[in-house]
Amino acid sequence: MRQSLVAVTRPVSASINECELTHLDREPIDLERARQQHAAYERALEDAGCAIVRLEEAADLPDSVFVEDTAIVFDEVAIVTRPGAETRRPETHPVAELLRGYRAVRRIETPATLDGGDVLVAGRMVFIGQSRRTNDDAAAQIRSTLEPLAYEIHMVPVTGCLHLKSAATAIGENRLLINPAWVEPDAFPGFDLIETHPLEPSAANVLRVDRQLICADRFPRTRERLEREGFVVQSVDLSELAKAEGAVTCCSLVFPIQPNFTKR
Ligand code: CIR
Repeated sequence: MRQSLVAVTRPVSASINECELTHLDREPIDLERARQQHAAYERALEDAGCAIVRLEEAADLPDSVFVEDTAIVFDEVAIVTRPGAETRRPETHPVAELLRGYRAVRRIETPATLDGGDVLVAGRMVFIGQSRRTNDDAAAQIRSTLEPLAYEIHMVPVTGCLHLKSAATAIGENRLLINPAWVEPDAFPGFDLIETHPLEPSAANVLRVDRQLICADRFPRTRERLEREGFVVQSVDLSELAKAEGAVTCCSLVFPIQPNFTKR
């Protein structure tokens, strides 16, 4: 039976032009165009079978469209993060409130910092990127929540990009799409790896929803590689949010409804 999937999203903030930037120079973001692209992204999620649950816009939180960084949702528990960029920490409050309706919620506490973009979940394996945004205290807190639930936690060094999921994402039960220039393939023993096309270093960030993949349309060569492997791929144009260092996984939290969950 197909599971009912929720995709939590948040509108593009009116202040997106003040977003955090690490690897890119600032370029003007066309707010209207960004909002249209975000609406098309939500439609792609709906086409893939998700029910959209939209948080309210936060006009004073420039990066709040990137909800992925605020939480990681497992079948058993949701972990609300403490983002590495101080400007982003207030984003987590409404996310925690919302998630209480779907899961037991744990919070990452100071001095730990963690961005959801650094957490790659593949079955019971959880890889945590060692990036500028995520520290070892966060990994220790995640371990204490997840190891008793039979997850295995591994730290993975990341270079040249913002988050671990800029460099690698899960595309199947035992398969990852990776850019080997930004993360060591040896970090994922036992996984079948597909590499991004060398001309498309940022193409490793794809969003798996059920049996489909949602990819950014600026990476046609990597898309072709995925289609050759038999994947069903939908492309979306997120070029305005890419100027804010956002990509396809960043703009949603996708998880199955647990029919037996009751809010406490
Ligand atoms: C930031 O630097 O935090 C935002 N401008 C971009 C966050 C993108 N999030 C993600 O890759 N998970």
